[in-house]
Amino acid sequence: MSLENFAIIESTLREGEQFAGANFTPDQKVRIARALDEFGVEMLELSSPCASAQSEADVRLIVGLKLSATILTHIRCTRDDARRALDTSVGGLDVVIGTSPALRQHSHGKSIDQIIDVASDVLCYIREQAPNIILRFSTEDSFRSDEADLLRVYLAVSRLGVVNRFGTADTVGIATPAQVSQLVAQLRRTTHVDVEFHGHNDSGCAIANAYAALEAGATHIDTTVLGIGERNGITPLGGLIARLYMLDRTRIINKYHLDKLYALDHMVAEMVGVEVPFNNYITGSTAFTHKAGIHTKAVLAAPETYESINPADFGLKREVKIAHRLTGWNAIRGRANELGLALTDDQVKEATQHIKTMADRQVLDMQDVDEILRTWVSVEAKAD
Ligand code: HCA
Ligand code: CU
Repeated sequence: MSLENFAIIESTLREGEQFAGANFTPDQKVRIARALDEFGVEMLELSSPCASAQSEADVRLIVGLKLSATILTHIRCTRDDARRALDTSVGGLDVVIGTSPALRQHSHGKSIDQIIDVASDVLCYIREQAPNIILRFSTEDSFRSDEADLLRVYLAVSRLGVVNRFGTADTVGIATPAQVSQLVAQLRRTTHVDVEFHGHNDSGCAIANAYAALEAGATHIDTTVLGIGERNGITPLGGLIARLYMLDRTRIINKYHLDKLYALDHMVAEMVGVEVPFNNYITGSTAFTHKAGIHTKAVLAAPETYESINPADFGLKREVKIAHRLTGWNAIRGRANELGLALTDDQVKEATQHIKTMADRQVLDMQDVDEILRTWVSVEAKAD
């Protein structure tokens, strides 16, 4: 698996706008778009200009920024939506239509044959109007659609020869990596266009599913900052980056400006009124915190012993916690050295025992540890 032909479709300004707490002002959208562009994502997906008058103005505003990222907008499969989207001069259209029985019955009421007819009409119309636009066709709720239906739709659209990319969507977060892999591989085998995966996180597989899609030959993955989106959201940008870093650190470091991730996650969290979760990939408060004595000893000697991600690659620092009952004397010696305190190994070991005893009785902080170490030096000095 190689990351050569891989691109992120960053949908914070579309799927992310569907997050419960998101009410982005034009200024906030500009800040998010610029920050994502600086981070280096290849494409930005924006809410449809048909959603509201302000949405349309915002699409035009973002297009006008002339960012490096390609600007896409997400529309329903109708000529009217397409016409309005084309008028904003976006670089690409992401067209979607539901194919699962649930959506066919309760959303648009069309049969598979009718879906194929509408898609053919709308996609050919777009291609006629905009010969160079990037055109994507996706089936909403792909993983609850009948497999034969789904392939019939994709193959019919493929024969039109007008789309650049097929989307697959795990709209309700039910797919497993094996299922994603199977569908993506099948599309790659039977059609000649790029394949995108969009995965919701209802059952916690969004990153694993995105990765499985890539392994099976997908070329594009949808993300949002912190994973925000409908319900509990989709594949998070930072989580996908963490996953891809494990695959090919050098390429990820060269492809994206990783040191911008922390500010990006925190900026969007603030805009949508949430905290960055403590256990968030890379940018959570404890992502690089080491605690147990056995870990801290090894980490202080060679960080890679207990770190698969080097925080410095993201402009961040590791933290070694030593003020607790699980502490070890190696880490305590390190602190004594930092403080310039001359203690022998035996003295450090005694001080460590004392810290552990104290920590069994009360919660300690660094100041307590420093104070104990300083006292130890003076007690030892007096004893001499
Ligand atoms: C939505 C639908 C979508 C579309 C994905 C796609 C989904 O919430 O409007 O266009 O590929 O999850 O199915 O986000
Ligand atoms: Cu979605």
